[in-house]
Amino acid sequence: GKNVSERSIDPATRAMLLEADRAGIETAWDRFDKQQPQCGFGILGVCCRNCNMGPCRIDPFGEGADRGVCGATADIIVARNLLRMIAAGAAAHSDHARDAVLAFKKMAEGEAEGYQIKDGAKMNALAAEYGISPEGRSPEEVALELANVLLSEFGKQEGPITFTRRAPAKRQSVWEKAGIDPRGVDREIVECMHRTHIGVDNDPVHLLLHGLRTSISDGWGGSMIATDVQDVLFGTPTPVMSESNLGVLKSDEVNIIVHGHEPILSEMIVAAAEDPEMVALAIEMGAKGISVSGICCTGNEVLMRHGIPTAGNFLQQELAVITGAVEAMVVDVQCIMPALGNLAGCYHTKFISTSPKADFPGTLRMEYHEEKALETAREIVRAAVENYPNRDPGRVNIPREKSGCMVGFSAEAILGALGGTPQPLVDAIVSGSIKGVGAVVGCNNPKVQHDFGHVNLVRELIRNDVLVVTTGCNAIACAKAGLLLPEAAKEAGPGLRPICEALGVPPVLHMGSCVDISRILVLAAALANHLGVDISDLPAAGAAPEWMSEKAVSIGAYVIASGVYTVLGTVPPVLGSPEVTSVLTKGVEGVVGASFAVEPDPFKAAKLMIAKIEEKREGLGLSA
Ligand code: NFS
Repeated sequence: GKNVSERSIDPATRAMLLEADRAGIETAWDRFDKQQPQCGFGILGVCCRNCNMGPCRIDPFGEGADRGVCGATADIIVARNLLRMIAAGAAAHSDHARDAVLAFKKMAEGEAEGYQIKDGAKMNALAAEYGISPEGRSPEEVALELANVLLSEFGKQEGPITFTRRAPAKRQSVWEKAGIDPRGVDREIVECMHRTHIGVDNDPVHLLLHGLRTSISDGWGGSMIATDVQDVLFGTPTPVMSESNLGVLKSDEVNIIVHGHEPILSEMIVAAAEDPEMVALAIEMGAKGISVSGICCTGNEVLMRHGIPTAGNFLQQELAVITGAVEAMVVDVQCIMPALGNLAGCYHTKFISTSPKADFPGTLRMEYHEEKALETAREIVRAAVENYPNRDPGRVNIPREKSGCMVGFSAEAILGALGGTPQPLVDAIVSGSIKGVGAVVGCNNPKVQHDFGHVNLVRELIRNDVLVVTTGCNAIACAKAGLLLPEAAKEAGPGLRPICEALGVPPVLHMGSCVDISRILVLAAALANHLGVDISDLPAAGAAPEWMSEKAVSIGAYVIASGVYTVLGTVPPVLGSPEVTSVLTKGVEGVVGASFAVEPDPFKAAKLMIAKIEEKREGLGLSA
């Protein structure tokens, strides 16, 4: 067999990898091994396929071609490729946001059964940002007008994007000075594609600046719109207890997994699974009930708002099916492996795809539209329940491991817990009890041991009195490791520990899905505004220890564009260009006050982040 302990630090994952091996089933780790050695040109980013004179590639050893057919150098090719990654990532977040706003609009028009305004106060606060008054109007009328102005952010041709005005004034002028204040979400993404077409933008720095502009339209635009509209529709998260890891799957209940990214769907599945009629049907089928759990960020969405358990992070999606206990894997968009189709075919699992945008081999398509949301959700749940008798008890192998977690820390919940003002947090930072804030986020990647970077980096930070905020697959890794429990305070340093214990909160705060990194931006802006400084002055640092997606590239770009130093744990495909590498790790600091570092070792990454936090403390005149 394979050395499963090298592949993951998570015992549930190791157990299922052994099971996969026994059953002769291939996972992402095996396919990763079969890809070795991965293409050296691709790793360095020096392969260009943007026109049909190519593909061209630059010889990194300086012996062969040093230019593509059009004359593009390694620097140009690498910068163009990176810009396309940012465009794809920003598009994914923002297209998700667009659908959330369209659902919100249909709700306002009374055409989306099952959806409602769950957080009216937040809706009115958003409306006020747009100068819309709720005075003398029904909530639906306000919602409709708000939906229309939010929709217009995507197609705006001239800025600003309204939510970028949430950034401190100093940050906004940094963007204006650099010419990277975004004008409209779709416009910046389209311009990425235009600039990278053969024969358009061929200056690496010029290309990278537009990358930053596009990423800002994601973080302070698309992603932020997604978060806020979803809060209005489904409620702004508040602290709630739950459980995490494959052990949340039930041996005697119908297991439905929601996987992907959009709460628009998963919220309705959760509602339909609670329907007494469906539960009765499950009992009729011989099950004790219906259990919904999540994977990836749609899992985070329902975890944050309802305490629905999370079965695992990105690299565990196949393993969930291999438990043999999943009646339906229901997916929408993003981070869903096409491998699931074949795999589900080896078990009784129904692989149900729902988005009009995302099809996969081997799925049962049950397309999902807001007009009939609840109806479709009920059909999906019914399909899962009716599949229960097909489960082969002899093939069921659910790992025992699961961990409790406290989640639901929206910016509102954090500020609320502090008494409505960032002052107590500021006091703790000034006194040095809390050294600073570390934002640790991002994916899994079989290039590195699963969860090793996530868990060790976070542990090091809290041990050194750095409060950690987390989202995405990092948050799930932390949940599985017990770091999201209030008891994890005992792993925190002598300054952070008593604060967590007094508040009854964990030292690692789960702020949501990846689009919810916008919550971290809002929190950072609140802290900076309270202190009258820029975000780049705050004792804060970011990290993505196991990132892999293009969305993560856009996130990394907007985090540094927002002024926060960011450490990447896997190497981005830029090393083929000395110029791009140097701009990203040094030069960009002079433009936006932050830069990237690459450090695969989480212990060293923690040191880099802490050193940066200490440098910022010094800058603010605070003791080290
Ligand atoms: Ni973020 Fe969520 Fe996970 Fe990475 Fe994918 S689920 S949006 S991209 S893999 S953290």
